[in-house]
Amino acid sequence: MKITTAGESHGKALIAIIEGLPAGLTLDLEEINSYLALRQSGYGRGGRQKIETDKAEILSGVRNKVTLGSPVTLAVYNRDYENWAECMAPEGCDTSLRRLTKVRPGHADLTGIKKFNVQDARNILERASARETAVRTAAGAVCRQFLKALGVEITGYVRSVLTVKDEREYSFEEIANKRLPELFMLDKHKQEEAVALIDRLKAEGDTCGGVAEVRVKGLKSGFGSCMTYAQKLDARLCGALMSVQAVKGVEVGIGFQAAERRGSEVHDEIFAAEGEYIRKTNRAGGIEGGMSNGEEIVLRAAMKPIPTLMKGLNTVDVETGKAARAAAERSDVTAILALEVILESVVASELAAVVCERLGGDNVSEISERYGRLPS
Ligand code: EPS
Repeated sequence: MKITTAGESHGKALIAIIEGLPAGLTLDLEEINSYLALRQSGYGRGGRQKIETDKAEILSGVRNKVTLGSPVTLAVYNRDYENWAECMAPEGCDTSLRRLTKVRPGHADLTGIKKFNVQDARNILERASARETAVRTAAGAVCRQFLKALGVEITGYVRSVLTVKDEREYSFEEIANKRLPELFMLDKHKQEEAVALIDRLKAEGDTCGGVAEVRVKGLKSGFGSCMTYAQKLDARLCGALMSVQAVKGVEVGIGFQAAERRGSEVHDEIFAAEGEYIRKTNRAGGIEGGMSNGEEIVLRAAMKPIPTLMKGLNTVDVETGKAARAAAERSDVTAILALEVILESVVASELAAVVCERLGGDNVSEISERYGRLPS
């Protein structure tokens, strides 16, 4: 399975093409749209979210709600396009409008104009923008429905917003049922602190990131492989997390803490219980030797602060070569809740690909039958 996305942030639409999705999967468009709405929610988002009400349209690969086995094309239209057609229309427009030359530190602007040999960073940022994650979320929601047909479920929450950290451990069910709508944190008091912090940052024209955790429940053992590095499940999932805009660090299980503990405090001991092998801990985050081991998959990603700051940062205007403040018309203070939803989506997409690679199959019933025969 392969997913490609296309589309500019202020262009007509965002598109995803999912190749290799098996036939016979019934898709629930309302559920796909519910993830798009979730991605747009969250405290700290800016003016753009008031303009957009993201909805996915299925353009191909589905007949009467059921996948055909042909490429599935999803579109999310940008409502803001009508305000940008004058400088974005592919058919012809005035590119002297809305130029961006005061390149933003931390964004793709400066490196992009050099690499693609353009003077206007608009050509770069339109694609580098995290707006692209709207359609990746839609594609992820499709893959999530495929995984759900096999009994694999995904959830997650926000562990920290800037310096406000929740280091408690939670069960999959607590996360899925008790995360709070404003920021997807689980501790009400921590979340209140985070909300107050976001308000302060907004008043100061600043931005922040945080850490989100994703959990996968119900994945049987043996997905990914220890035999070739490219097939390692942790490498693939971490690659998927790192591909999300603004992610600067990823962890599996206890992650970086594993380097600070001795072996006896890291490895999950194995016990025999009624013919089953069990572990009482899951510090490995469900992956050993690059393969799922049947425990919950635990992944975390750290998001840097959004690089468009209302107060600006020191930079250079590439048109004049003179010092300038990086420009901003509007910005999100944080998009940490959105990040959490997006991480779940990219994990769903990557896992769906891994499952199809191992189990092959052109249709869902064949794959389900093969999945059912695997050891747990
Ligand atoms: C983004 C800048 C903002 C964000 C956008 C990502 O958009 P605009 O430049 O239109 O104000 O709101 O994210 C989304 C639109 C979205 O749907 O997530 C950026 O530069 O990455």
